[in-house]
Amino acid sequence: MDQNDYSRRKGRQVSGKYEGPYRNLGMNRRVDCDVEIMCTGTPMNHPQSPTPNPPSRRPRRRDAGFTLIEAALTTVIVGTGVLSIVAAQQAYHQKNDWAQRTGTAMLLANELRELTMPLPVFDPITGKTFIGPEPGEATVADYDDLDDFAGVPMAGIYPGMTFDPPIDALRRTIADMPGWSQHVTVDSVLVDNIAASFVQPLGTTPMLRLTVDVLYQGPNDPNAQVITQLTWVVGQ
Ligand SMILES: [Ca+2]
Repeated sequence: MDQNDYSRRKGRQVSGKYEGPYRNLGMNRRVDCDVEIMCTGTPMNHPQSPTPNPPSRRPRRRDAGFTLIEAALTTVIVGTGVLSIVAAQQAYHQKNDWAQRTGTAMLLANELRELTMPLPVFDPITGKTFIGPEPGEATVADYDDLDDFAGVPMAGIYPGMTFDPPIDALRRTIADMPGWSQHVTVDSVLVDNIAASFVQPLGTTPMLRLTVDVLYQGPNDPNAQVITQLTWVVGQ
């Protein structure tokens, strides 16, 4: 038996392909396979096999699943996205909370400004001779001029008035506003320099400058903070 006869009987592998013995059986068919074991015996035992396997030139597919690198990258990408969303949500709540506080503070400041609009600068009876609430004017409900809001002087200094809880333009206490307060200060200013930081003794000029500070102290805040400030001047 020469080499050709042996190859015809056993089949041979040529350039990585398997060539079966069909050529010698008169079937004029050729079988190519990747590995010999897939073809050994099949052509001989099943010569009527209609369609031999076509040559496979595509790369083999990997097994299904994720590698460790893919899982780590997915975790990093998803984690970064979640953190970004959480940070954006927190920033939105902070901005919204601050905007709400500012609007509330401005509303409270304007309530006091509206309250003082119809009042004269000085008391209609005592005039400039008595600054601050006159005897008998114990509460804000009794105030009848602007200098009453300068408060009762202590050591020659008029401290102003604090309303805690805050009040509205009708001098009523506003309920359900814990942490909020209004503070009013009254200064005498020169007519030609109403924005000066230095002030004149109260009652020495015909013009008063009123400043309202609206403060808020949250449950966890150590001190009250000024949320907004409103200033206006009124001439005699
Ligand atoms: Ca008065």
